[in-house]
Amino acid sequence: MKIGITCYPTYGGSGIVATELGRELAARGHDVHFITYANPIRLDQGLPRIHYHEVEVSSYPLFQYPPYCLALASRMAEVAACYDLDLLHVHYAIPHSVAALLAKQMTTARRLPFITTLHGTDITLVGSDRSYFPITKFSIEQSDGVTAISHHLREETVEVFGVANEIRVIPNFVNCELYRPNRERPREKRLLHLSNFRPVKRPLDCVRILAEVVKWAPATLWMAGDGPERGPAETLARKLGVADRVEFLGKRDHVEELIPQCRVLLMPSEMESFGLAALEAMACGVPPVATRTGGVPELIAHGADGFLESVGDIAAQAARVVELLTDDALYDRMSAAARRTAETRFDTPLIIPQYEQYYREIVA
Ligand code: GMT
Repeated sequence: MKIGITCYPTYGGSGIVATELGRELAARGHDVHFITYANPIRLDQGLPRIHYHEVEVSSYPLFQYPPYCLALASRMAEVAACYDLDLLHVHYAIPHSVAALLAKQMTTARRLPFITTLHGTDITLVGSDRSYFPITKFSIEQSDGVTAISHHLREETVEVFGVANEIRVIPNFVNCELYRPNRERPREKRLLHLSNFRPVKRPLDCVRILAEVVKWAPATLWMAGDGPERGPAETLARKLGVADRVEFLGKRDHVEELIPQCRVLLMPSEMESFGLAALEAMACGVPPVATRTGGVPELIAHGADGFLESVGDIAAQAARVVELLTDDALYDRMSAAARRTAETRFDTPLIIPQYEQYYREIVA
């Protein structure tokens, strides 16, 4: 099949899922065309059957806000015509599904269906904002296919938007060949946080958790990624006297090399429709200490392959980290269970065929 994929190419879960999906589809023989404003962050150049089409947004003195959605729609229609695309698959509803709808309408010579994959904040934050609500609802309703990355997100979408279309749940996935545990448990008691440092991720809680944990165990913390809360987190680390134990790594490409060097993943998010970082950690045998929110309980079984505590409960999350750092038998059990969950429920060979099957249904 010839598939056009559009996503946010910068740091963020939806772009990562879209990019990994494109790579996996290409590896299975499909032609994949990324149509985005920049090369997707985890997309290495030169892979067979992967093509990249940049969307250029011209500015003009009249445009206070250059109309990206229109430039994207034009490019989608152009690429679809030139390369005979069978369908468009857009990740994150706003504005990608609106652009896909326009591209579909512009393509009069033949049918160009599009699938919208909902990732989370496109529904819970951005889409439900008053200014975007009507267009988000409309573009979901007009999509030829809609998928959500968790049951929680599907239910939330139906509840918030009252849409009647079928929404298929296809969970996020991880390549368990690439994301693997270290042979031995890392010696250093290093914690990891991996996000885009937006307020919804609560990265400051990681610093607070570390400040509690160091009272009981000599832990350190890697903060990977970047975003608006990074500065405040750095300031807080100094204020709480743990700055020498925290390293801010900035944006990283190959996180599969980083994760196995850590003992525990911290995901203290306010909301998480899935929690891709936790899944990547689990595949590496790194148990997550996360919050009981959104779709996270669909991924992590509390007490078996990770821990779930209430949002903002620093004491409880820190206590779980301490348990993991001080009880090796518990750690090894949970680490193995985390890897097993990734392998048996979310490995790419289990999930990618679900997308392929959905494509066939929508194209037919
Ligand atoms: O808000 C973010 O965390 C980024 C966002 C995105 O779309 O880039 O992440 C969402 O999609 C990820 C990939 O499907 C999920 O793993 C995250 O849980 C989800 N984030 C939220 O729901 C807050």
